[in-house]
Amino acid sequence: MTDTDPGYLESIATSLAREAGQLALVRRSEGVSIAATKSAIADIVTDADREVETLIRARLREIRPADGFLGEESDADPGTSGITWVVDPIDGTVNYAYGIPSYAVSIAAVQGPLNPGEWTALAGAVYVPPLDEMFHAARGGGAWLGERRLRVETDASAAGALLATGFGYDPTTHAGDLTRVARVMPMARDIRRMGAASIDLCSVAAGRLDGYFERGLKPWDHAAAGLIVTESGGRFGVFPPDETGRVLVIAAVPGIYERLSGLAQP
Ligand code: LIP
Repeated sequence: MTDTDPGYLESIATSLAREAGQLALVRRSEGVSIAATKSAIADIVTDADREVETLIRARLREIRPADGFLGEESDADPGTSGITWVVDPIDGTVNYAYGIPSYAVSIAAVQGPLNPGEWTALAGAVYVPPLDEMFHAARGGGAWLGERRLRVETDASAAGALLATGFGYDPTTHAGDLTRVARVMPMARDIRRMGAASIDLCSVAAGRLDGYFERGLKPWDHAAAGLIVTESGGRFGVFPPDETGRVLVIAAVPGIYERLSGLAQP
């Protein structure tokens, strides 16, 4: 096994995600404080986001000193090995801050340029601490929820697709997001907005959703979970930025991916 073997990188991602998730759980039980707002007043970072990212970054520096790092809460480092760790320390920060038990630590190892359209995801882990659920995948090795292999159904139910979406923090973009929701509703049996993109994507892989779409995700929201979707047999795409600079991410079971993509795009 080489040090770029996807299975080896997957084992690092899962072990770090579990350790980081335990820290997030402990901090949540102690009470959460908002450290700052970011792109908009609704876009928050907690002290725990920063502490958890610092922990993951420090561990990676010890065991993978030549690798790059791209995280939500700290400066990027391109590294020298060609492998970059793409990290969201707490995806679903607003859920975390409100005490809604739906948030995740997301860690991916990618190879190539620091651009989701150009890199190859080699391994990923999405850990949901309140449920102790570990979604993980290695390129070519399948997608897993713990020890259970994930394989998506090829089509949605005849009753229509159970879909999920999300809304960015910038209020000026909400009208456009709602227009998309109205366009996809005819193919949906119902729609969910659960608040953590990585979990939504893993839910497609796990058969808990038939499809998911959202504008404005950042690379750390989908780097690990996108691989988990494709390794489960689902389809995943990152569509080019719109006029506001926001990419559109779509994941779905194969039978509805094209239709959902057609309706969710401008
Ligand atoms: C958030 C997502 C959420 C999405 C937001 C944001 P954060 O990530 O997971 O579902 O709608 O745009 O990206 O900020 O909690 O890591």
